[in-house]
Amino acid sequence: MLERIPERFQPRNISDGNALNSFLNLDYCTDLEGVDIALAGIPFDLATSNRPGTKMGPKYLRSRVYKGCKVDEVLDINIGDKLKIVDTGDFKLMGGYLLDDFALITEQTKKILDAGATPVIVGGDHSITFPELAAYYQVYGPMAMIHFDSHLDTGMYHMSPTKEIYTHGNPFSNAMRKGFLDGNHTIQIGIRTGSPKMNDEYTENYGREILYAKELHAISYEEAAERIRRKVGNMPCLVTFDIDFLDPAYAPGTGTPVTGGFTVYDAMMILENALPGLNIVGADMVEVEPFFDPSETTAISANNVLAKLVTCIAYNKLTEKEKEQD
Ligand SMILES: [Mn+2]
Repeated sequence: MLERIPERFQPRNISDGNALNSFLNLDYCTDLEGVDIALAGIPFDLATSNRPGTKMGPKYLRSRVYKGCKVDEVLDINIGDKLKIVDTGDFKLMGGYLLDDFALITEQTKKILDAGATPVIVGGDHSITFPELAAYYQVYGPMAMIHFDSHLDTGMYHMSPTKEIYTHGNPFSNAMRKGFLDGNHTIQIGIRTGSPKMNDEYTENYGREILYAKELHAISYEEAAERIRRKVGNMPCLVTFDIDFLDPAYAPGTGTPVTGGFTVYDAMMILENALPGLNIVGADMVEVEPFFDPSETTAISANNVLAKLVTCIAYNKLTEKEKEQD
């Protein structure tokens, strides 16, 4: 038997992680009482058009956490125990029944909202944002949205004469058509598929603003943030972040990657310049696909962006709480 090191050295968790694999190493908690921010997974990729596998995204991101969300040097906050931020586990789904699963997603998103917590959801393919928006609509009416993506996700598949079609390529045309989204307060940023002319011709506008990648690459973070803030105003707003907003160099693990994208730093700087002070009532991070991510690059990128999203929402909540105390 080897001799133990002196007693003043206490054993600690040297894996720098949570043995139970929760989002951002947060406490796992299914009771929503008193929760400020509730992270949840939606393991769903039934509406994928290209490479499947994003249903494994939540499990994957939980198992690859190298950074928490409670301390942020740039925003200069240490959340500590001032807010209750938890992982509430995965949504329960049927599997194999797309519209039934959508109904279940709406129901479970609504449950988080009804408990007074802010949902931060991890997908899953991007179709899940449509049933999430259905839940927000019940609470807030038509929503504002900040949409990070390389794709518009406003395909007009619903123009099929016989059926409504739901894929991860058209959640936002469906949401605007149903009135869940207010296009006049919706901005899509980082888009680099289809030309502006083609997009004008083939997608409905509903008043939304598109900040294409070409322009976003050319302007400053402050200017991008200003464009976002002007469009959103003080409306209740969802932030939806498709990981393919990032360049495939930073996020190869995704179903439909597009070159010419952005760095993780770009994403984090835009978020922390734009989000403080806005009325962000929910967020999601979608399209992480583990099987094309052998070096874990996408996991590191996604978890850092996720942490920044949570921290920005927490920052706004802390300010609210501080205001209430005054
Ligand atoms: Mn996309």
